[in-house]
Amino acid sequence: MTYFNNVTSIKYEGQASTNPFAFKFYNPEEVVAGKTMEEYLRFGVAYWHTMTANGTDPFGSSTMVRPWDKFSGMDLAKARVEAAFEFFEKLGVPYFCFHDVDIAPEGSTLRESNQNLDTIVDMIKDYMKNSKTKLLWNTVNNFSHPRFVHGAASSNNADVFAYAAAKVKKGLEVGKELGAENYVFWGGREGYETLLNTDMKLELDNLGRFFHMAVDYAKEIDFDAQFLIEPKPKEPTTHQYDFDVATGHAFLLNYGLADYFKFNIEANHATLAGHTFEHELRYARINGMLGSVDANQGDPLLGWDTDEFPTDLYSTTLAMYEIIKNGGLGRGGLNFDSKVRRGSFEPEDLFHAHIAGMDSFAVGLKVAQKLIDDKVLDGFAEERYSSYKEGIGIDIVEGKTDFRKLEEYALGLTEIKQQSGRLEQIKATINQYLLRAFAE
Ligand code: XLS
Ligand code: CA
Ligand code: CA
Repeated sequence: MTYFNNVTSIKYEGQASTNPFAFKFYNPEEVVAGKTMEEYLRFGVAYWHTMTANGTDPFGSSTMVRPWDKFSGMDLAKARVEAAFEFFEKLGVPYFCFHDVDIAPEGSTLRESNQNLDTIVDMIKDYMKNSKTKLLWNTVNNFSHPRFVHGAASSNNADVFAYAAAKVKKGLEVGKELGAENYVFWGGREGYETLLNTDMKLELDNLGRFFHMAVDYAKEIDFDAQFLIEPKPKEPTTHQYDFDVATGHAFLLNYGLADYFKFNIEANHATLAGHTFEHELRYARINGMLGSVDANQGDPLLGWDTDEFPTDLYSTTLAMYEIIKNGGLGRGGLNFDSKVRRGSFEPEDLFHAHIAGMDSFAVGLKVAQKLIDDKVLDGFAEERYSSYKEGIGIDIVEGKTDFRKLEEYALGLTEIKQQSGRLEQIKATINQYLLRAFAE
């Protein structure tokens, strides 16, 4: 059975195209910096937003028109797999991602949930044989069910810790079965609402123990996916333990886990944390911890996780700048953890949304590569930090000085010369690059 009958394969037609079902900038075969766009960008579809979500929000019921919704239970799960692979193929996307509960309904017992998963995983495995689309990452949903009301690995309830562990154990087995390149841990409800009833030390220690057990089990079953922590500062809990990359990194270092994890950085989570997307990418990159990206954007007027499809070219450019400087994302990719707006309820909107996101990152890739080739930002930065290339600056960076010597040097200074940061000039130059990139 097919579900997207109004849409054929999405092809690159170039920026002059007026066909809404065509890429204007994403040309999978075009080579940028030695790799094709497809290899560089490694786009993924998020199963939960695209195949499973129905458009409910706290004030209204579902709006999404999904031809597979005429089914229910396991039949619905199977229809979604059919629809998903049709969608992946028509979009030409190389990856997808899911939570356990996105692909198969929970049963009334853990055993039954696992059986449901096995059935759908077998079906997905079969579809993957004839598809170019691979699994970028999987994860488990340890936050929606009422049992996780007080968290999962950081719950006050040891039975919940055990249940969460059993679900991750199964998630790792599923990841191995489907050849996942990464495995994601987003905190979910791993955090707290108030210290008045919380033992923060025990919760953090338990989280540390939980991750060690996950690392050990993956080794035991020979599942060599890259483990990724996905930071988010708030929502659902007030204080999430993996607030941002810096907090997550400190946690990993503290618990001896830093060698086993990298970060999956989501744009909307970065902005919720009061950072820019590129800040989070940079922090991870300079610490060798940039693993993968959840590509979306927030609404600057709203203070929550709106998960919009990325269309802000300025942001995709600065993000791609970090990703190129990282030498690409390795086993990671750009997963559209993005949802169509509640008012964009037709099945075709799923194509328009992904086309918008893929084109936006293709523009970002090309502009960022040009900025790097022309040493635009590097040039400004080199000039700005040039004082560390000579005299006392070299002594500082080479560790050849100390407070006594620095005091002696400072006492001898008659004047400290400063230079402009040139911010407006830099921004104007980036605008020029954005407009020029596709003018030729
Ligand atoms: C929620 C998160 C979640 C993770 C995977 O805000 O973005 O969807 O990506 O559990
Ligand atoms: Ca995410
Ligand atoms: Ca999100």
